Amino acid sequence: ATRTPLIAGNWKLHKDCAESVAFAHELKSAIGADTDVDVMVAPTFTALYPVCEALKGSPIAVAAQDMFWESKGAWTGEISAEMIRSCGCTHVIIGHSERRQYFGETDETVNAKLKSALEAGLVPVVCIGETDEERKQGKTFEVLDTQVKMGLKGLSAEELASVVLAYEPVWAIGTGNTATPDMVQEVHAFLRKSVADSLQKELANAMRILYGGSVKSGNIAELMALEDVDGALVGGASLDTESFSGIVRYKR
Ligand code: G2H
Repeated sequence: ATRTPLIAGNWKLHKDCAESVAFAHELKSAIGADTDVDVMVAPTFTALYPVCEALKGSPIAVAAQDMFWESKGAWTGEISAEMIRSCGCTHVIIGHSERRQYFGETDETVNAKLKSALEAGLVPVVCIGETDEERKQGKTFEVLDTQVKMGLKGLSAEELASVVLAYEPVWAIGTGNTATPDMVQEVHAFLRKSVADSLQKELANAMRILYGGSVKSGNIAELMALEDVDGALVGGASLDTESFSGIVRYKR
């Protein structure tokens, strides 16, 4: 299968509205009109609408960093998939490890969000990953298998076709510790097999699996050279134009 790589920037809790818009304009000109890869950025909720407006006419897609699974009602402080879509977003990140670690996100809430995102027509980028402790206990594959099966439970083949998976070993996030290429390829091949076994073979071949965790312009090329790596979810190194556009242009 030919899988178009996706390079995604997760801005996390960085940049206010004005800074986000200024940065979006910079990226738009640095990245230009055609790229070899799909590109996505995930600003904070409050900057989604103006960033979508700023990126009109650019191939850069915009994602929310999280969402709520209900579409309306008495849920003070929450934001629905439809609302995210109405800002101009096409993508949404679901189940980032920081949400799992600090905000009580579980495979069940990931699954509920995923279904709602798909109903609203958003492309979900679903994050999974093992903690340091789980890896040390030899539970990496067991943990990932459960996250995939529970997280993607009950979706039709058609729905699954738009899902992007992102493997982010929790111990590699924001720490400067990148997993070695061998470790990354081993896990990505395992994940593709797990999707093939529990869901469908063709789907598994077509599914994009991104790597995340201390990706930067200096290590992107070797990660992208791995057979089962179809892109990257970049945090810290997505926050300035030179660094992020360097990652986007890893082939040149
Ligand atoms: C993992 C990643 C982006 P960083 O959280 O989602 O962040 O590249 O800073 O490790």
